[in-house]
Amino acid sequence: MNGSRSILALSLMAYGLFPPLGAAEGPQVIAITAKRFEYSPKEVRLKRGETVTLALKSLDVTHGLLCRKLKIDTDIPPGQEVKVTVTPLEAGTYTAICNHFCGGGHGNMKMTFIVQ
Ligand SMILES: [Cu+2]
Repeated sequence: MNGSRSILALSLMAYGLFPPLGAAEGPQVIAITAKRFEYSPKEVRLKRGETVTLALKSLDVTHGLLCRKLKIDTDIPPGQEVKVTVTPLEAGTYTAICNHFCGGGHGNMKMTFIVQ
């Protein structure tokens, strides 16, 4: 009797410490910063079918982030956080580019999403 109570107490403690997957509030947030002429991180790994929120910030001028296959198309003005929700449905490697002219290196400003 006493033993099973302890197990119950332990289970409740474990539940509090390690809530089951899926009990988290909302999608995982991945922070990405943009500055002339790169994104950080340059590469982000996503899981197929799993919704994430990208929290985008620019450290200098207005940049963009465009990846048609992942349905991402947004401007990133400096001084504000832009949130984009993504649910990748197909595995693959996707390149996202800056689609807001931001200066001389604009054409090479890109990052990669790897969906597994
Ligand atoms: Cu640009």
